[in-house]
Formats: sequence, structure tokens, C-alpha cells
Amino acid sequence: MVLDDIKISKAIIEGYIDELLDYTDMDVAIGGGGPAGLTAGYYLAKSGLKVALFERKLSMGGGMWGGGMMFNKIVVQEESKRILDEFSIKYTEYEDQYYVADSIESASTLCSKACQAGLKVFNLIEIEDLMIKEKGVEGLVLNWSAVEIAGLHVDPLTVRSQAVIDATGHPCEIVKIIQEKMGAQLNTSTGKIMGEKSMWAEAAENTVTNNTGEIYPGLYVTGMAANAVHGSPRMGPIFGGMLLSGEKVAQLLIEKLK
Ligand code: 48H
Repeated sequence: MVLDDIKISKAIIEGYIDELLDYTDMDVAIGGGGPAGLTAGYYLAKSGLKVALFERKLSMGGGMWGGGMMFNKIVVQEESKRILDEFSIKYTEYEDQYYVADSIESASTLCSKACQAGLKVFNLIEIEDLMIKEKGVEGLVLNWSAVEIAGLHVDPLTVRSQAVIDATGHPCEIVKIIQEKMGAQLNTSTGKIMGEKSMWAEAAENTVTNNTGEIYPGLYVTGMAANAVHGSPRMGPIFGGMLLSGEKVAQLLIEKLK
């Protein structure tokens, strides 16, 4: 076969541009490709909604790859074992109701199954702002991560969605934007970002699902961002709550949008 270098370039450019154009309008836009964002994306896409995830880094998986202190294992508790089963991620039972999975298999499988379910992932793109109108959040303002890293003054582009999910983890970056730029009254007990508290795995895992939901019209929080916004503790390298939170935010949006 004779290979044409220019055909290879055009295939990549056209393939990418077609999809980017298609996703200027969508049902749900997710910011952040850690375990919570990927799980949310999987269930939303599986339900037939049009959903894209924007991740600033090269790879998906967020804080999952590194397990606990670079020991590449994660722990998942009984309540969320069924989500590992849904993804066909292998695990072993360590002790009664404590399950251990490989963090590499977990992160890569969440990503792979979410994409295969229909989630569109755009990596190397950073959410730098939100489109906010009368009804609330109506989309994301995006730029290449490389622009931010290089400190270039380049204006962003905007995409529209019926709902936005903040799945940016500890820094809850999307909610932070709305608080800082709009002085928004958030759906927390103080109306503000309350800040993540120190380690307490049980309390953190028990609150993360409750903390998952609409924080401002059109803007939802999931995963570690949900605990950070509501002033709940961190949980360390147990990931069941992240999976359950991703599933919950997907359920809320499926009910609302379908
Ligand atoms: C685009 C962005 C932006 C932005 C950030 O940190 P994550 O893994 O988040 P979760 O909530 O899915 O999972 C949290 C978990 O990994 C964790 O840290 C736990 C359980 N910690 C407990 C503890 O005690 O420490 O993923 C967030 C993703 C990352 O990939 C970021 O690169 C990405 O969001 N991101 N993407 N635009 N502005 N900000």
C-alpha cells in the first residue's frame, strides 16, 4: 500500500473538526476525567444522551492511576462493588466487604467503557470559564491546555450544553469560577464553597453521594468536588464513593433531561 502523508493529516484534521463542531451543542458537558467524571459520562452516554467530557491533561483517570501513595491499588467497599462489576473490572476481597482492584486496570477500563458507551472525550482542553445567562449555566468556555501552560493571551471558544458537571476533583474548579466571577449563591449550607476537610474515610464516603447534585442552576457537582464544595472530609484511596457519585449525577440528569 502506498501511504500518502497528506491523507493521514487530512484524516486527523477532518475527523477531529467534525466532532468538535458536532459537540458545540450537547445535552451534558463534563469537566474533568477522573473516576467520577468518567463514571457519570458512561451512564449518561449509555442512556442515549449526547455527552462530552473535557480534560486538561493528556490522559483520563485523574487521581486513580496512583492508587494510594503510588501503590497502584485502589480499595472499593461493598456498596460500590456492583459498579466494578458493571465495568467488568476485576477485584479481590481483602477482608469482609473491602475489595482491592488494580488502579491501572480501573482507570483504563472506566475510560475505555465510557468511550465505547458513547461518551466523547476531548483531552488537552481546559475549562477556563462558563457561559452564564438568565437561566444559569448554559455552557463551557474552553481553551487548549497548552495555551494556559505557555501563558499565551488567546481568547477561548464556547460550547453549549443543557447541563454542566464539575468533576474537577479537589479544586472544584468550575464551581470556583462561578463563585469568584459571579458571586453566585450556591446550594450549600453557607451559600459558598465550604472547603474540603481533613481525612475521615467513613464520613467522606457516606456524604459524597448526598453532596452530589445541582449546586447552581445548570451546574452539578460530583466526586471529590462535591465534598470540597459542601465542606466534607477527604477519604484517601478508597474510590467507591467516586463511582457512586458519578452514577448518581448521571441518574439525576437522565431523570431531568430524558
Ligand atoms: C479540565 C480539569 C480542570 C479544568 C481539573 O481529581 P480527579 O480524579 O477527581 P474525581 O472527583 O473523579 O476523583 C477524586 C479522586 O481521584 C481523589 O483524588 C480522591 C478519592 N482523593 C481522596 C483524597 O483523600 O485525596 O479528576 C479530576 C480531573 C483531573 O484529571 C484534572 O486534570 C481535571 O479533572 N481538571 N479538566 N479543565 N479546569 N480542572
